[in-house]
Amino acid sequence: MRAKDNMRSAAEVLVDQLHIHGVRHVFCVPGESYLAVLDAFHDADLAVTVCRQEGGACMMAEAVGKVTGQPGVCFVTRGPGATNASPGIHIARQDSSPLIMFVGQVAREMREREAFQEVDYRAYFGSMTKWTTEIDDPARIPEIVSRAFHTAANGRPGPVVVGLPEDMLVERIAVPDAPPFALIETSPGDTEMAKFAQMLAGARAPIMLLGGSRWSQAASDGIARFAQKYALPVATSFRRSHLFDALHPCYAGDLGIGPNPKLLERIKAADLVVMVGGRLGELPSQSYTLFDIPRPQMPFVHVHPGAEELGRVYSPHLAIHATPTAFAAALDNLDLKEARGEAEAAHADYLAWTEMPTEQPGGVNFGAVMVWLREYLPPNAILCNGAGNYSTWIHRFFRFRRFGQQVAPISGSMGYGVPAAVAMKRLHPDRPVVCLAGDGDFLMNGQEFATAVQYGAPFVTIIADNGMYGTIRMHQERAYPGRVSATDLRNPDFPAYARAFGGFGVSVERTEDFPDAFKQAQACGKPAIIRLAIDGEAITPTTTIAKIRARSLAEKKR
Ligand SMILES: Cc1ncc(C[n+]2csc(CCOP(=O)(O)OP(=O)(O)O)c2C)c(N)n1
Ligand SMILES: [Mg+2]
Repeated sequence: MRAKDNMRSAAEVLVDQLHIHGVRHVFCVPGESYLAVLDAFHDADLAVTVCRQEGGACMMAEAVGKVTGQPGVCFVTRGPGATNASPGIHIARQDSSPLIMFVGQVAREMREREAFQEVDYRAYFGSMTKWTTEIDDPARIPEIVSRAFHTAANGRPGPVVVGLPEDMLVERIAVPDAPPFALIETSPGDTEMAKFAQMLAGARAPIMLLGGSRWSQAASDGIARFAQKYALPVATSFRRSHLFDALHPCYAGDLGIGPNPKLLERIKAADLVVMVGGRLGELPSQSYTLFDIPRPQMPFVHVHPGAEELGRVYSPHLAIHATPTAFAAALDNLDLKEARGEAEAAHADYLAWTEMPTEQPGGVNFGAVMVWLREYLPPNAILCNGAGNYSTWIHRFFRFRRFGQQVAPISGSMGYGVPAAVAMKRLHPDRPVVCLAGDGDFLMNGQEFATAVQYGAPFVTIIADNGMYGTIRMHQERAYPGRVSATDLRNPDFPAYARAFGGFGVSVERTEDFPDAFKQAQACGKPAIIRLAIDGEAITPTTTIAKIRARSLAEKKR
């Protein structure tokens, strides 16, 4: 409570700063190490989502950062709370998402004795965050929190961790608030844009790749206008499909795991590659085989908001230090006399690759489910998922239309879909949210289904249940054919799990029963689980376990 002399507790000052910087949602698991903050939440104009595990809370905050570009915020307790949260920190790092995690800490006078649940956060999180710090002096809260927001959100966004010694939080102080932080757009220079125009004008088979963060719908629209003007094919990198409308005539497809071979051929044959926003990490670069390192074999333009990413792996022929949003705006001012790419052919390749589900063994064809969903769901629907082979069908068959529609971990972290879906439903109660998960994947953060029930966040979770850690089985069969080890799963009754939490649950054994089940799940108004019985043989849209095993055995005999 505010005293008349304008004194506030440090915790109140902290929560006031969050509000000033535009935070409307915080995600947390409570702890006695930051009771004063929990108390400050009591009267604050913030939506607080209390979670069941810190990994879930941190992923929720990361998902908010990912889709809004403003730092998502979570609070966790010291020691075990902090270590539980670390997957979310790693995702924010690899996915370039702005995130601030506040962590309780032991009292200042006890530090370095390995007091109860003490962790040295700078050492523990240091290699994953953009900045890890601890607030010792409550008078510096406005300064340090302001820096945390600027650091997390600007340049290449990422995670910031701020430790809060518990005795510090209860001090009372009179201190002025900071002004709201600013998102800093870095615009490309005229010289760089002129060089870019020259390179593009001379190209006969250029292609643009989109990835990374610092995007917006306006940026996607700007790229789309430019691409259309010059028939420039545009592909999106791993789990960034939502950066470009899949039905735009210039869309060339998804460059991630198991991409369209024709897209790979097109990129290899390109005489200009323009990467906007992304890092061209291991997955889009096809394990660093697509482009020569350090100098790509074809003229290569790299546009990135983080100066330190330019030249980090690839030495570009032209480096443009700019946010995707500012770069897209600058494209509107370019007027090329002559430039014409092969967008029409590229888009035709994309449509052909994704049009029809492939044949699959078993009663439920996950490809057909994705095709049905892409026709049925409106363009404002949000799809969340984690990691597993089931996601291959999403990448191949779903057609993302709008920015922010795909919320999935570039880092390949399992257990992301449920927390991300909770966060999306908290942010956008009116938009349909669908979580897609594997059976292994779901149970890594399935406990947050309880959070969905608690907050009345009715999204539909679709579990592709193949009774195994399918991705690892696939790799196992390739490397050690026939030697199944530690990849089988005996699963719970997922629909009963949903009902036990107060949700809706149904199991689908045949593709043709899916539409009705989905409509029922949506209509019930509760968080829902649809469990799909997926045949273990259906390991990718194009092959089976038996085929992989047979091929590996044959190769080993040779
Ligand atoms: C947190 C985490 N642990 C382990 C892995 C390694 N891994 C990647 S995919 C996978 C199996 C996923 O199984 P499931 O969710 O059932 O999907 P499926 O591949 O069977 O479709 C595992 C264990 C990971 N990516 N993330
Ligand atoms: Mg599985």
